[in-house]
Amino acid sequence: MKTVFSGVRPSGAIHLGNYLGAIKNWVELQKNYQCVFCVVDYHAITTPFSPKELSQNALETAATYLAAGIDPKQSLIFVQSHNPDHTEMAWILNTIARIPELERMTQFKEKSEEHKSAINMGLFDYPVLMAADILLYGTDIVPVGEDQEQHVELARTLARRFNQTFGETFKIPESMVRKEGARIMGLDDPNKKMSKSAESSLNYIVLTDTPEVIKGKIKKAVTDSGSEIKYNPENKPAISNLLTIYSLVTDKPIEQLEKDYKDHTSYADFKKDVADAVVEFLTPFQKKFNDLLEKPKEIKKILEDGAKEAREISEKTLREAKKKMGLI
Ligand code: ATP
Ligand code: LTN
Repeated sequence: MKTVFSGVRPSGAIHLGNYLGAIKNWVELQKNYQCVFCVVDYHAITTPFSPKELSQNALETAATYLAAGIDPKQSLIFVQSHNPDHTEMAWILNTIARIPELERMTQFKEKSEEHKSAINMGLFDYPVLMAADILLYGTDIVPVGEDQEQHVELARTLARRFNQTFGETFKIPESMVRKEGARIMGLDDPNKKMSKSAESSLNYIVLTDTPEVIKGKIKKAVTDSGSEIKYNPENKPAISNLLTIYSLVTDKPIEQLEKDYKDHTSYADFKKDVADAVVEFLTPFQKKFNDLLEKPKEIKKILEDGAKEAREISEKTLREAKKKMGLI
């Protein structure tokens, strides 16, 4: 069975973009693949954070995986910092990663711009740690949003370079970006991706937002000129984004929705329906999520067991890489 690896940073409330762009696909994948889903906390500490929030966010990220339908009996769920093989492998990969390669990374440039006074080595090295995450598990497929493709490409480059230099060791992973939902845009600015670090909370729908908040945010969402409900990301980025969201939460194709709204002349009705659909989609998720968070011990046990199992796989790859390099 092929292996899938992915992760989300516990760096703030998880939003609908994360869910529809990443986690929703994971639930489908676990049926046909051996899946490893990681709470990547070492990645979260590369941008400013509060320790208290970090631990709560890590727990909530794990609860999100579980509430979304990731089954710990089928898939591995664990916290990155619980398996030291990740940082050890990252050090090894650091010695073959080239500085100009990392300087080219869009996320590094963006985050450096965002946090000018905190451009740390961890932020620079982020993609190498991510490569270690992926390569340790012999990963075939890495499901991510479009923004992470460049990082997966680097993981491929490092794997090939290592194999060429020291002998066949790593499997070459591939990214998997589902076209629809790969990039959910901000509700307040449809030209930028929905992001938990956005300035205004009107940018995103947090998975735990109440129905009232969700309805309010979608009502206030930016719209385009005209009044047609048509999918056209170039000319109608805002309505296209709402159509994408609507389609993903209802599993109805966009063309079908366009037909359903052919005769509509107001965005208001359409937005109300999108909001209702999002609420309906999130309600069962929220119930499971809240139930889980009432039993943090159970979540921690799942994570502990997951880390143990994860290490059984990763230590073999790490040992092999060290041996190939002549580390005794
Ligand atoms: P930030 O915006 O603060 O950088 P983030 O919201 O992008 O954070 P991450 O933890 O970096 O969150 O991403 C988790 C996963 O969600 C990744 O696979 C990423 O590609 C995906 N993702 C993030 N934002 C979106 C989005 N707007 N649309 C679709 N997928 C997204
Ligand atoms: N950088 C990713 C999170 C991440 C990841 C990974 C995703 C860290 N390690 C390995 C896939 C595979 C992000 O979504 N921001």
